[in-house]
Amino acid sequence: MKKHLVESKAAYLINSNVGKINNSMKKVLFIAQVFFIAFLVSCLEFDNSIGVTTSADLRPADGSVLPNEIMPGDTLLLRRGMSFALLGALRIPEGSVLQIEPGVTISAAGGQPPSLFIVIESGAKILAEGTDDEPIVFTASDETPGAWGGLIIAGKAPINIGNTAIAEIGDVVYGGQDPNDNSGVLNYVRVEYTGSSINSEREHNGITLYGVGNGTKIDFVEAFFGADDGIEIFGGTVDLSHVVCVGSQDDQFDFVQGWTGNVSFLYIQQVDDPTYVQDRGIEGDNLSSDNEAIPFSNPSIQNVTLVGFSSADNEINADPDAIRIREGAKGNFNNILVRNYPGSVMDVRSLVTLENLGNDELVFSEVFFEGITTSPFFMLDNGEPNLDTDLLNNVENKLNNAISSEQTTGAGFELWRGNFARLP
Ligand SMILES: [Ca+2]
Ligand SMILES: [Ca+2]
Ligand SMILES: [Ca+2]
Repeated sequence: MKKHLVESKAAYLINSNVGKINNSMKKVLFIAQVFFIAFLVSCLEFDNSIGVTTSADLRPADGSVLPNEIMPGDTLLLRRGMSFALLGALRIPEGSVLQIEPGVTISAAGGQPPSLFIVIESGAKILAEGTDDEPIVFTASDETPGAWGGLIIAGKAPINIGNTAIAEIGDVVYGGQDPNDNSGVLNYVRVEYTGSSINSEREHNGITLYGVGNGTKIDFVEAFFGADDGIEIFGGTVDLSHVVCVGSQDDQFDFVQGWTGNVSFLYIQQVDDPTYVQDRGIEGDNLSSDNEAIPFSNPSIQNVTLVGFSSADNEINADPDAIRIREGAKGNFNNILVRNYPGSVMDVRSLVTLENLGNDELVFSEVFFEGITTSPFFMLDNGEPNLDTDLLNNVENKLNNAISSEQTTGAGFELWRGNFARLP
C-alpha cells in the first residue's frame, strides 16, 4: 500500500518566480488614507511626536502618532485600549522598552511602506501582553497585504551566517553568542497586512525574528494576510507556541540560518482561491550558501495543522507545498495534520537534507494526510542525477513509516482559538 506514497525526482523543480497581486483598490484606499491622516493630525498632541525624552511624553495620548525613535533607556508605554498611528519606522534601541497593554491597536498609515515598520533592536525589549479578549493588534489603515513592514525583533542568539549579521530590513545587527537572550514578550498579539517590499530580494514579513533568544516568550500570536511570509525566523533559539498564520502570499512559516527553537501548536490556513498567489505552508532551510553551516537549523515542530487549497489551479501561480525542507535543515516534525494540498504536499530536497533524513537528524512522525488524493505525499528531490540508491531507499522507508493511518490531532486549533485569532 505504501509504496506509492513517496516519489523521487532527480531534477529540481523550477521554482516559479511568484508575482505579487496588484491591489486594484490601492488608489481608492490611498485617498481614504490621506483623510485618515488628516484626521489624526487634527487630533494628535504634537509633543508626543518625535524626539521625546521625558517620561510624560513616553505615555502618548489616545489617538497619537507614535514617535520615530526613543532614547536609550526609555520605556514607551502604550496604555490599555488606546489606538495609535505609525507613520514611519519606529526603532526601539538597545536598553529601551516598548511596553504595550491589552487592547492597544497600532495602525500603520501614510508613510512610504519600505520604511513603515517597528523594529526592536538587539538588547531592546518589547513587552506586548494582551489577553484573549483584548489582543494587541498591529494593523494598517490600508487593509491590504503589503501595506506596511510589520514587527521586527532582533536578538543576540546564535545564527549560522556569521557571528553577527545585518538584517535584510532596517540595517539592524543581529546574532551573537547568548542563546538565552531575552527580547521580551509577545502574548495575544496579531499582526495584519504586512509585507511591503523594498526590492524583489527584500520584503517585510508579518513577524520577523532575527537571532532571537529563548529568554523571549512568544505565545498566542497571529500573522494575518501579509504580502511576504507570515512569520520568518533567521537563526536564534526562540520558542513559540499557539501560532496562527493565515493568508500570507509567500510562506506562512519560514525558518533559516540555524534556528534551533521549538514551535508547538501551529495553525496554518492558506487562501482557497486559485487567483491568490501564495507559497508554502512551512519552508525550512539551513543556509543556501553552505548547507552544512553550523549551528544547523534544527527546530522541534509539533502539533501542527496545515489547511491548503481545494483546487490544483493554485499550481499556476504558486508553489504550494504544505512543507518544504531543504538546504541542509534538520528538525523533528511530530503530529502534523495536512489537509487539502493538491501539489507535492511534502517536499524534502537538497542532498544534505536527505542525508539528515537518513541519519535521523531530520525526523517526521505521526503525519496524517486528509482530503488529499494526489500522489505522492512526499516528494524527494536531491538536485543531483545520481542519488545513492541505499540512501534513497532508506529515506523512502522512513517517510512511509512517518505516515499515520489514523487522523492525528494536529494543532487542535478549536481548543485554543479563543477570540484573539482572526480568520478570513
Ligand atoms: Ca521573507
Ligand atoms: Ca519565504
Ligand atoms: Ca525561506
